[in-house]
Amino acid sequence: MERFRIVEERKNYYVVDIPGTGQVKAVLKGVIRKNHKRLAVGDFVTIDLFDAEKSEAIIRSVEKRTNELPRPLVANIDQVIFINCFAEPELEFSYIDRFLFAASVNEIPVKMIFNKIDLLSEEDREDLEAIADEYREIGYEVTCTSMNLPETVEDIREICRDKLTVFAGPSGVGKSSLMSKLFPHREFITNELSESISRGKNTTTHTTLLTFDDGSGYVADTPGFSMMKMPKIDPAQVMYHFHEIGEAAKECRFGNCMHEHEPGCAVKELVEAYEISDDRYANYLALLELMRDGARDYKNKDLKYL
Ligand SMILES: Nc1nc2c(ncn2[C@@H]2O[C@H](COP(=O)(O)OP(=O)(O)OP(=O)(O)O)[C@@H](O)[C@H]2O)c(=O)[nH]1
Ligand SMILES: [Mg+2]
Ligand SMILES: [Zn+2]
Repeated sequence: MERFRIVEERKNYYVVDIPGTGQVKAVLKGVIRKNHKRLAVGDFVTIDLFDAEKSEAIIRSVEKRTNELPRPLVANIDQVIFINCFAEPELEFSYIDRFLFAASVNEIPVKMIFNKIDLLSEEDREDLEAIADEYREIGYEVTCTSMNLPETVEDIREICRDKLTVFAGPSGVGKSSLMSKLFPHREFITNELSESISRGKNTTTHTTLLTFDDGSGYVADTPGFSMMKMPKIDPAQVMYHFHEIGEAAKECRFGNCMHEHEPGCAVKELVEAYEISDDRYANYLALLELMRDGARDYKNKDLKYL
């Protein structure tokens, strides 16, 4: 049986997208309702259409999730587009590296965007390019964009093609603004609007998957302070989620080198030679400490975004 995605959760039913046909209301009944507490947008289901005229259906089965983000709940994510700005709001490397770390542990592929490049002087653009190149060298795909530059919005459109994409990143970087460029017929609450309405109204725990008219991909917006949980892992594994550090570790003198004060450490040598960024290295050490302490408290001030 063909499987379809849930794209929206309503009070008494789910909205299921049938590419090329439209969207139907679908409900859970009987045993399967007992077995599944709450379905999420992104879940794959099979359905029986019982009233084609009213577009109503019953959900017959739910596929096991490959992954999920908890707040807002989205299942079976193909990629997260992680959006930051060079300025307004200012880049925060510790936040970026923590986010990339958490995504790596959760095995969620991340592509990076630096938005609002229209605000930058030529000099700032060059600085940003250098930063983008550093992340590219680590293995991340990085795109520089602006909601005011249609060709860069088109780049994002291409990145989203045929995938379920979640937009994430700090408040104010332009997630909703970029969504509104990608889906011009829909309405989004961007910062200008949310200030005139009541504060916090857009920090919803729900999200909707938007579909492109030609059915080629789904995108979810998320509010700035939502994010994945800070995972707790074995401190000795932290380096493998800082991919360039994990790679360099192969050359360290000691097999169990943690790249702190050990002699013959290839990671420290590369940091001293400016081949591994000292920001990344500092953030590696900070996460190492956090994992040693046991990362229980995601709401810790330092981790406000995570
Ligand atoms: N100059 C410029 N301004 C932008 C760009 N993208 C967004 N903005 C502005 O940045 C502000 C914040 O944009 P939002 O889209 O609300 O940001 P957000 O990431 O959705 O923020 P949260 O919903 O709070 O997480 C708004 O005033 C936008 O007009 C851009 O590319 N260039
Ligand atoms: Mg927003
Ligand atoms: Zn080492």
